[in-house]
Amino acid sequence: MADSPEYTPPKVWAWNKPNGGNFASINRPIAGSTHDKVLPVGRHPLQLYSLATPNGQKVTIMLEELLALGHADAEYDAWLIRIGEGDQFGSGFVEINPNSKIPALMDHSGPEPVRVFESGSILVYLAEKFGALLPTTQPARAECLSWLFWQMGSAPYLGGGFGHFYAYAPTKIEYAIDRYAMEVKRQLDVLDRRLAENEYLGGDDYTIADIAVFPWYGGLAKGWQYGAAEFLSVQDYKHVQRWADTILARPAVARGRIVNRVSGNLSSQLHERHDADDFNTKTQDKLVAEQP
Ligand SMILES: N[C@@H](CCC(=O)N[C@@H](CS)C(=O)NCC(=O)O)C(=O)O
Repeated sequence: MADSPEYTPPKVWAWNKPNGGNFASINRPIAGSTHDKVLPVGRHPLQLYSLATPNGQKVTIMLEELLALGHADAEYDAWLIRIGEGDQFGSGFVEINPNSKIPALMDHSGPEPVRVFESGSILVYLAEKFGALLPTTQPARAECLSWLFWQMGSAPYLGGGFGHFYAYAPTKIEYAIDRYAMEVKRQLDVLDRRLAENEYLGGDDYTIADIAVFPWYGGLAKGWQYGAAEFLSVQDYKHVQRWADTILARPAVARGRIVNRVSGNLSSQLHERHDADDFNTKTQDKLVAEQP
């Protein structure tokens, strides 16, 4: 194994220097807001504050799926939170999510506004509110929730572990990359074995478990994450590939993936979404073409 720079941890850790990593400018060892910022509120009861990372996409895909199912009350405003610029530390955002991470949702439809943070919690909240995409009887409900919570526990090994050390850390540390590549491949194999015997993660039906897992592991299988498709031999996970292709073909997924997206083709960036027609008129290619 290649040598790593020698480091002896001090007795007490102190925050005294930038760590050089890609996200050094937004990482802090303390919680709370850094500045006052009132969040905008649009005309729909559901107000989403987010960015099209895999965690953000879960919620926009869910909302688009609910609308596709005919739940007109799932209409929503999606406001852009630029985490690279520290929007998640604004006072209004921290009031909704004390953990300062996207996605965060406000539901203004009842007598008291309801705040919901953590993407898994938002998926369950919306599924229960609209009675959709989460089975109501056992054992299907338990199976769906088990895979949903599997995702919440597993993705930090993929993102914060593998992705961080493979793509973002200032130095390539063989021990860390090896450790997390092994775990991510094990996770892909868990999914592959499940999907070899079942159409979807919960069983026969598409549910919030698929919506949660797809942006992370479907994205990895399709080569969108960390430039690591070849390194992880993702093409070997045939059942994950079949499942990812099936989900990718859903029109609501195609719409949900581009909401609050600020990178990639201009036609696949809808920075904010306030109306269903915005997909036809407000993607960045259209907005740029309109400029004098
Ligand atoms: N467990 C959380 C994770 C959310 C999360 O990590 N969000 C990231 C973007 S994918 C974020 O907002 N990062 C900003 C920061 O760490 O300051 C969830 O699923 O909602």
